[in-house]
Amino acid sequence: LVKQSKSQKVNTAETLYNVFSEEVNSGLERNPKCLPSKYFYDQKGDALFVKIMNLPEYYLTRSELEIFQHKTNQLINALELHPERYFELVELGAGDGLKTKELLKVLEHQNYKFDYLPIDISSNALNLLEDNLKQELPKVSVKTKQGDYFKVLDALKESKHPKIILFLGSNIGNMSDSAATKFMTKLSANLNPEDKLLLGVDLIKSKSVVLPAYNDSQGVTAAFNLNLLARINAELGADFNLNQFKHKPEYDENEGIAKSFIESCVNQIVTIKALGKSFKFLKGEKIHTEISRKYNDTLITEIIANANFSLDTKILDSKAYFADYILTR
Ligand code: AVI
Repeated sequence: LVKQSKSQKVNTAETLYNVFSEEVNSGLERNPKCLPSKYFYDQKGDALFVKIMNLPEYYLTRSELEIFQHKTNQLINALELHPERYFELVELGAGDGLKTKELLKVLEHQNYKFDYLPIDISSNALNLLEDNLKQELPKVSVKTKQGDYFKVLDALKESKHPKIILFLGSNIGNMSDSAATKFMTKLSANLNPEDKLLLGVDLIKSKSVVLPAYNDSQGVTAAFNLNLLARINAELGADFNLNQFKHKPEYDENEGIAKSFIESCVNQIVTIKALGKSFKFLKGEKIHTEISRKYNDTLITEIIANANFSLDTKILDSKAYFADYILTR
């Protein structure tokens, strides 16, 4: 049995490696070239993202934190929580739990009966969060769940307790609208009618606010974007010269989508050993690495309706930069 689980682990790592190399290959074969943003998040990428969340230009985290700090009771009312009725508070991609801790503090203080279940693909992130909560909020019952969101939710569906699902930070914005609709449809299918979803999204606003959030003056976002090439170098034996590529973000106010690119500064050829081949880059040629969609009521209403959710409440920060929507199946 031990042997079997060991070989399963190897297979999983091998499968992940194969999927990574296949996705890098197919993205760089395309015209225009692209790479999936999910590969930003290795250990270094995780640390850079924490730095991004603390940048003065990255208003998203502060705006949602303000909602969790100053509109906590409004959130609790909209979620229809009662101190004597037990519920499970499930968070998809909990990260450092900065915003959620504000809610946990109040729930604990007001003697609500609940378990906090942060789900993350990274066991490292979950361990850090668990340790931090033990220190800061020792009375909160934390049950971390490592793995794929839907596998964990599927298992949780068996429990007859009401659930509150948190999907914060405009994480949904890194998906195309059709992928977001599919994701939300699957999420809805994993919930019971009495469960609620708290969905945090960044709102469409002027370029002068959005673009700096993806092009900070300290160059942290540039390092985050270029780390994708460093990762391909380290894991797939490529020879990307990071000094010959630059971070290039764009934002179109009408479309409401921030896009990140990596632009080649010169004509160059990059070899990727794991793929046994080379790729040509022209000076000025761009690799599309990420979309960060911003929303308005029309876009959200459409996704929600197509995904079998209905809208209960919308809560904004004081600048109306960010919205937390409360949805029911
Ligand atoms: C995780 N996600 C919501 C971030 C965003 O704003 O799209 C990732 C990010 N990319 C560049 N900066 C932050």
